Amino acid sequence: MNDLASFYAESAESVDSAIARLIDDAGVESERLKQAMVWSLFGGGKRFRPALIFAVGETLDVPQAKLMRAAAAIEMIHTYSLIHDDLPAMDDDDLRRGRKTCHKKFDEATAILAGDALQVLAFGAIAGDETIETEKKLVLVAGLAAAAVKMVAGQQMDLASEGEDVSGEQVEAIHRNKTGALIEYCAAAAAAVSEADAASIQAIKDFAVNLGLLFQITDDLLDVSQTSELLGKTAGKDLTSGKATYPAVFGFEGAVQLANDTHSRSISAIDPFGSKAARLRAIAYSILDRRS
Ligand code: GRG
Repeated sequence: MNDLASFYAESAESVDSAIARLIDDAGVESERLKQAMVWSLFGGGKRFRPALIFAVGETLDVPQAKLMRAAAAIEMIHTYSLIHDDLPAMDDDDLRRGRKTCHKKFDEATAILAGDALQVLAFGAIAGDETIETEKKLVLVAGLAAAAVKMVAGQQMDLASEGEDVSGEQVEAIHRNKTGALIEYCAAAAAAVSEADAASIQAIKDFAVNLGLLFQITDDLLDVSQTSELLGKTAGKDLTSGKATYPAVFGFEGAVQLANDTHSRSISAIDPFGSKAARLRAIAYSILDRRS
């Protein structure tokens, strides 16, 4: 296993234990609801967002323990968004992370409720964090709320754009909200817990904006170039549903070029950190080069 792969594996292991504890401590009295939450949480996600929080923490000298609750919270919000996104009223998908979507495994009402429960539990996780000061917790909670609202707004914009002619600016606005906001939050959360100066925080934010866009561009490219088996979800769906994707707006080669440019911008932003940002560089490269 290479260095980044073991970093991802270790991050996933620690955040998964934190999530499991939070679910147990939540005292969910409906076993079916709990099972639906657990089904979607522990379904083989890459845990990219927790790894990103921890990697920014490394760059800004924040120990993982102080970021564990925020990492668990972001993964809960991410999982809730996937559950709701897969529902018949939205993307209507049967497959997620290579197995049945929550509403296919359970039922629609249970899937809606599992998403609802995960969403509120995320805020409770940060509020109950005993490793950081109250003022910092408030910044984390307010930031998560703002990012989650942006994600929902992005989803609405995305739905509204289906079958429409959209410009490059519109596609960027959709994805900066829908996908980018949570990724930007990961970086902002670690920065908020750190003692970093304003210039360093700005550099990390610039990195994250570009990383978020890069993540979506490569996600769109994978949708048209990979099989459902490899992706663990229905491939080619964006095209058939007339979604506002980067390849649809810029063409495949145009989107590849944009991915390269966005990657370069993310890397330049963290230049000032030198070797302290090695992990962030590796993450950005792995997103540019990802296969699933
Ligand atoms: C329904 C409230 C609501 C929001 C939905 C994020 C989102 C908004 C929908 C997800 C649909 C989608 C395919 C978004 C594109 C990028 C993305 C977030 C991909 C999934 O994230 P990964 O690759 O997934 O990190 P894993 O499974 O690895 O966790």
